[in-house]
Amino acid sequence: MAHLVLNIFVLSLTVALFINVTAVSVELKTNVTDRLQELHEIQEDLKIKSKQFETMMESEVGKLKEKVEFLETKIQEQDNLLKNCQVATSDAIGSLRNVEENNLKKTVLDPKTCLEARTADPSLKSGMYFIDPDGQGRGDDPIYVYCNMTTGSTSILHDSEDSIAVSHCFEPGCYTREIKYNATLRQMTMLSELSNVCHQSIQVDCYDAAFEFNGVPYAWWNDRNGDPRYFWSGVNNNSSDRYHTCQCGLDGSCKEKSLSCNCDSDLAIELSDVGILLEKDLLPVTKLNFGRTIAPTSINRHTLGRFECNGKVVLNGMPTSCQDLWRIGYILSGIYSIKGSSNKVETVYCDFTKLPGDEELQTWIGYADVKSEPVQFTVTRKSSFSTLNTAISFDQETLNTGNALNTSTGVFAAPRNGTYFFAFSSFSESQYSTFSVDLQLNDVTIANCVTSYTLFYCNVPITLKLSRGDRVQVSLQQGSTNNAIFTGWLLAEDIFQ
Ligand SMILES: *[C@@H]1O[C@H](CO)[C@@H](O)[C@H](O)[C@H]1NC(C)=O
Ligand SMILES: *[C@@H]1O[C@H](CO)[C@@H](O)[C@H](O)[C@H]1NC(C)=O
Ligand SMILES: *[C@@H]1O[C@H](CO)[C@@H](O)[C@H](O)[C@H]1NC(C)=O
Ligand SMILES: *[C@@H]1O[C@H](CO)[C@@H](O)[C@H](O)[C@H]1NC(C)=O
Ligand SMILES: *[C@@H]1O[C@H](CO)[C@@H](O)[C@H](O)[C@H]1NC(C)=O
Ligand SMILES: *[C@@H]1O[C@H](CO)[C@@H](O)[C@H](O)[C@H]1NC(C)=O
Ligand SMILES: *[C@@H]1O[C@H](CO)[C@@H](O)[C@H](O)[C@H]1NC(C)=O
Ligand SMILES: [Ca+2]
Repeated sequence: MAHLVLNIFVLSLTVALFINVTAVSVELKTNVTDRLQELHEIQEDLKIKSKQFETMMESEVGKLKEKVEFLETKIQEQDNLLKNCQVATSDAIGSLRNVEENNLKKTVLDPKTCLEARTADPSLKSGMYFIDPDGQGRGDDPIYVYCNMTTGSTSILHDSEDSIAVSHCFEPGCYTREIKYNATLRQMTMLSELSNVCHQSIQVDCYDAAFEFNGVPYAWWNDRNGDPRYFWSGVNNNSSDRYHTCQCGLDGSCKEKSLSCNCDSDLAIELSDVGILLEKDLLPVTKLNFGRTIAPTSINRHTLGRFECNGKVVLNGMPTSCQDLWRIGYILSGIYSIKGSSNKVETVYCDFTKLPGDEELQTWIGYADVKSEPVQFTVTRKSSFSTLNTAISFDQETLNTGNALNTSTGVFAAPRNGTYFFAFSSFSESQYSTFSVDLQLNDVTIANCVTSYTLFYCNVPITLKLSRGDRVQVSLQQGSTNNAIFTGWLLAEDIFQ
């Protein structure tokens, strides 16, 4: 029974427990369902909320995007403005510079040489400059040159400054290279006319490529007139057109002592001739010519320096031509006095639109009647003079400019070299006696007048070339006179000795 009771108890307990558990699980179930429901609702709510947020954000982003775009366009506008501004300022600076350049060109710059530019403005730095050797506003356009402002030298650039290989060929001058300068020949000629010295360096590296072989010249350069030249250093101081030498020939230091150039050698070794051409009136080098380079192993390379001029041409004394005037800076055409070849001053017309080398530059007009001091005299004698072999002296001085005639001795002494005119006129005091006078130069008779009748005048007009200190006098030889007149003047003075 107890067992049953227990069993029932257990059973009831179990049932109770079961019921209880069931109740709890039901409750739990409802609870969970409720929670789920709630969660679901929250979820739904969240979904709606996030949707709302999303759309809100979307609209916000859209607004921001619009804002950004707006700002971007603004920035772009600012940027463009800034750029325009920069362009405008750089333009302004550029035009300022141009104005400056033009001003410089019109005033200090556009000089004839770099030396002139440096003289005008010693603060200038070395570099490329425009110069105009043949004169601004005339002739050729200005040229762009390198100015070394330390030395004041002018260098003309060209297209063959690098080491250039000569092609293989055999005939004399079969290789030829024309040198292209960044200046006209006229400008370069004028530059050399204005300069004291001009030079151009040249180096030839050779191997089995002789300049000259068995007396046949294979290589030469052409001067500014196009004439061939065979010397590779120094000046053209040999009258022969075929003057051939290199620096080693001048120094006596050639590889083969019997030759005047290293490159004339037949030796199969690499050789060089380095020289500096100094003949300013022949430069620049206009062409280089080589030959005898046919052997595949033969090597010949040339390196030509820039055409460089320096210094100001030095005039020895006074200008003797329009060309000299041009060199010292005259540019206004007109009539000028120059030191003539006749040791007198000469008058010429200079047409400075023409240049040295052009015949029309100078037109000769004539001698200029220049006297450093006038010499003129007229003296007379009214009293009797009868001392023979003596200069007739005078008692009245009408004119004696320069005091060349000593009235009391009657001796004229030439104060300067030149051409003088004299005239002596007189007649005999006594009616029947012969009257004779000699005109003497340094005591030697050079003219004479004799009259045997009183009413005849004795006239001695003469023109003489005298040196300073020469004496001229009229010496009485026969008879006597109480009426004489002596006159003279300097016709033309030898201004230059
Ligand atoms: C079910 O929920 C009620 C109130 O919400 C709570 O009192 C009860 O303890 C919950 N039941 C369970 C088993 O979590
Ligand atoms: C050559 O000269 C011209 C002006 O005459 C100049 O504009 C140019 O830059 C020069 N060339 C060289 C390589 O110097
Ligand atoms: C100027 O010339 C001198 C002498 O030839 C040289 O030593 C110097 O380097 C040159 N200067 C410039 C800036 O070219
Ligand atoms: C050539 O000039 C050099 C130097 O100026 C001189 O030493 C030489 O004697 C001259 N030669 C001739 C042939 O005049
Ligand atoms: C002048 O040059 C020629 C050719 O180079 C040479 O034969 C001659 O000896 C030279 N004359 C003088 C005086 O140097
Ligand atoms: C003229 O010559 C005399 C004699 O030689 C000399 O005494 C006199 O000073 C001279 N007169 C003049 C003006 O030179
Ligand atoms: C004048 O001429 C002579 C020769 O005629 C000359 O010797 C002299 O140097 C010239 N000059 C002067 C100032 O006398
Ligand atoms: Ca010009």
